[in-house]
Amino acid sequence: MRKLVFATDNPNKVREVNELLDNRFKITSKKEIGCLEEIPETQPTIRGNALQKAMYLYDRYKVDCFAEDSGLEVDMLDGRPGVYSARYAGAARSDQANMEKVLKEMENIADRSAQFKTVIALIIDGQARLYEGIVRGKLAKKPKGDKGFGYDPIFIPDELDTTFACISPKQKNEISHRGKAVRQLISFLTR
Ligand code: ITT
Repeated sequence: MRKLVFATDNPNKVREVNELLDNRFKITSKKEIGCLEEIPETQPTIRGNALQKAMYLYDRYKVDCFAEDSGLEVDMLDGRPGVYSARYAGAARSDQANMEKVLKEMENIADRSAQFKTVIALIIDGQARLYEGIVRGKLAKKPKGDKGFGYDPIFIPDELDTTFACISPKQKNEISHRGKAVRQLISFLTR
């Protein structure tokens, strides 16, 4: 079985990705190969950050690996929080504060269209490949649901009339940005 290191510190991403991979690949955490430090994310785009995180591991540990960077892009906020999603309301990375900031900025704005984007950067034998998944939807007026993570309680995908935080992980993976990107990754790995 091919071994891949997932360059993330986010256990929610690991949970969602593992459910999609369904034991077809052995995923190792960055911790297990001795990478304990936080990987820098200093690029101006989601795509750039995904690649930066994967390259960081590959350059130092020479392992086949992948990373993903994700963000919520709100149309009327010119795509913000976007690449700044994790720290939108400050370095504390509070999901609650991040959601409140977005909702505050969107107060009195009628067009609530938004999307989630995930870019996966895969590096195998030193060669990088990128996979992108997008789900379109709109922002709720207030948070709803206690499943999922991050901005899930305020995002209503076009396929549903409730938020990502109100559905099961399996249902979310079927339509989500991450599900779409991971299925492209799987189709490459099983080609
Ligand atoms: P890494 O270690 O993989 O970098 P991270 O948590 O720093 O993990 P990102 O840099 O990709 O992840 O930041 C993404 C931000 O967007 C962060 O605030 C997440 O909570 C949020 N986010 C990512 N995927 C999401 C999803 O599926 N649903 C809701 N929010 C999500």
